[in-house]
Amino acid sequence: MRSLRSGFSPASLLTGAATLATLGALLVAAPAAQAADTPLRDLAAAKGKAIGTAVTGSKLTGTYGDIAGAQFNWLTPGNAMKWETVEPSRGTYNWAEADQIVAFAQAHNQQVRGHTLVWHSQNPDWLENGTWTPAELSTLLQDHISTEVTRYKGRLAAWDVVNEPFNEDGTYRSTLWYNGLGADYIAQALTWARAADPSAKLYINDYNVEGVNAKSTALYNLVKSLKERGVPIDGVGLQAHLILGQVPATFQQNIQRFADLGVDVAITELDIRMQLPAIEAKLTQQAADYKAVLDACVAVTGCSGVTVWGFTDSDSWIPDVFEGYGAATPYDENYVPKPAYHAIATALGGTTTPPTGACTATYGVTSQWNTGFTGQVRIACSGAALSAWRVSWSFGAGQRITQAWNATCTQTGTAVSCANASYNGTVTNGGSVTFGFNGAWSGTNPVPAVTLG
Ligand code: G2I
Repeated sequence: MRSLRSGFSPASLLTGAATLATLGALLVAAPAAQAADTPLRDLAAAKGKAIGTAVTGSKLTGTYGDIAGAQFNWLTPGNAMKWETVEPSRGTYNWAEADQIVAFAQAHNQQVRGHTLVWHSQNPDWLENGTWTPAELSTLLQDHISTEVTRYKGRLAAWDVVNEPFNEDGTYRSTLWYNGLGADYIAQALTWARAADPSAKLYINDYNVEGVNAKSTALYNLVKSLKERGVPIDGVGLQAHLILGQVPATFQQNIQRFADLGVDVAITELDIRMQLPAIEAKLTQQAADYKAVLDACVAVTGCSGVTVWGFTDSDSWIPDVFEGYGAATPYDENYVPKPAYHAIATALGGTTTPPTGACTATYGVTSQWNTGFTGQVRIACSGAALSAWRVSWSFGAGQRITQAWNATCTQTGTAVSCANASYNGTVTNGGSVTFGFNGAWSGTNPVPAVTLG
């Protein structure tokens, strides 16, 4: 057995007696909570629903990539397919992140929702600041739609063709497109998208249209009239950027009225923000809110599924835009599933019960290079506490730990065991402790299931 202690304190070296004492203290710990749960995508598939997440291409490695691939059956590029990303200067295209996400989705047997072709935001400066005649604007938009949709033809299941066309009172938003082309830019955009890829479902997507209100009624009337005119429209996206405790009471009724028009309904950008700190009572309310949204979609046949706008609090737009708010997604910033995650699982028919009064250990790869990697394990307690801890796992692909810090780690064959250092055995109720290590790998570097205690 090799000892790979970090060198912080001799007292953290485990002797046989210390091991027994440590194990005694560990009896209060529940096992890692998420290890045996059925992935959300399997639960959703059994119900014929999509469960998706917005993703950032550069993050699709390590734990982020593992969760995105394992838990979700749909992906939406959060920013990668927007006009400013794909054509930052006129005629110069950058498809790198969009291509990467589509390839990741194909490799993980996932569908992709393209997002988004016509919007008032995140357009390149050359487009926003240009002076265009209506004819020029129309040509620019048609070329953009044709180029982007054709590039991914046959590979995307759906497109958010038009994003956020309405004001809160149901009038059309004043945008580059509306001001230059009139309201019919919407019908034209849909028609051009259909011509470029007849197999993709075409959506109009907006926010604050989850309940029955002036804005959602304007969207309803638009979809109804587009269908009557024979304009290609397959679905509506209800973004669902919600506030804690404020799921509209008419959510399901609203989904149903769109479904009754003969279009699909997708919840496309779900997140539920709260004022920080994210104390237990708020996380419990958030779980109830997530469940209410999922329940509403599950209850309506025409609701195709739910996409969360980032699955982890470390990849959410909320803190950047709403000061003092956050914790809006189903996983915390260290990839620990929150009560909201378990609520989604329950709404999708999962039978696992959320852990109560548990300490959990979560393993993540924080960086990786050709022969080495840095890993991290976080031990977090909620409704329980520890005075000492030990985390064990088995490496599945020959990985070896070469150095550890904030823990004493030993490796025998594939079996790794890491115990607290002298100074970090205590994990308070609501607190967490993190230790790290460097390792060697070749071939693959899969994330092992870890056991606490
Ligand atoms: O604003 C939330 C969403 C509302 N519905 C449409 C979505 O497309 C929109 O997504 C967000 C992205 O999640 C953010 O990541 O759209 C924002 C822009 O309106 C995105 O924020 C931008 C930042 O403002 C930029 O500073 C940054 O360079 O993300 C960019 C890329 O990280």
